[in-house]
Amino acid sequence: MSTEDQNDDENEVEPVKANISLNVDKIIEKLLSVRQEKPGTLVALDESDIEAICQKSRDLFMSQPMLLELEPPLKIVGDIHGQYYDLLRLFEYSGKSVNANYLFLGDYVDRGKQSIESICLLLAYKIRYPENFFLLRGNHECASINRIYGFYDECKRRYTPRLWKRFTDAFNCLPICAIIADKIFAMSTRKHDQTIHIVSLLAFY
Ligand SMILES: [Mn+2]
Repeated sequence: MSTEDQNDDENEVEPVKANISLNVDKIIEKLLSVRQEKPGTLVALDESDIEAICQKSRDLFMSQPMLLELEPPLKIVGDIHGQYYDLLRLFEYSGKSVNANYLFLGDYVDRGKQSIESICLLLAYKIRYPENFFLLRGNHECASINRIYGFYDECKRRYTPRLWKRFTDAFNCLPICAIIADKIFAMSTRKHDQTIHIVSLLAFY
């Protein structure tokens, strides 16, 4: 770890600004505006807008249950891992969130090159469609993991380590698992250092 890293003061807790205003439609529009661009093209969101997304989505996760009870029809999606252009394609192929209900199983950040765009679009959709769009916590939505596997470095390189902390605040409030139609159990877990997603029929069915 470099001296610079040590100076980031990761353990410092800063008060989150209250009542940050947020135009979520404008942010979604900006995030989607690169759809026709060359994959890898970055979206330059304002840091204040990203902070507002983090705070608003955190409040939303806190207001909804830790165990989600969902009803079909529902599109279930696995790891995105910062592959933003794959995420954009997924929405293009399977219908925008206005028309479809989604459940994402976690692992939005790390490994890929555009974790920030990926998680911002997902959180923005959560804010825009709180009852139709659901995000579970994957093992990469955890500071001790995404500090190492790329997300922290991306936040630090493109914005600030402080922003990474704001994401951590939101990730800490994500729900853990979902039950769909009282029959299907969905969650993300780890086995032998690999993330596995469990989507299975409940034992008593
Ligand atoms: Mn994964």
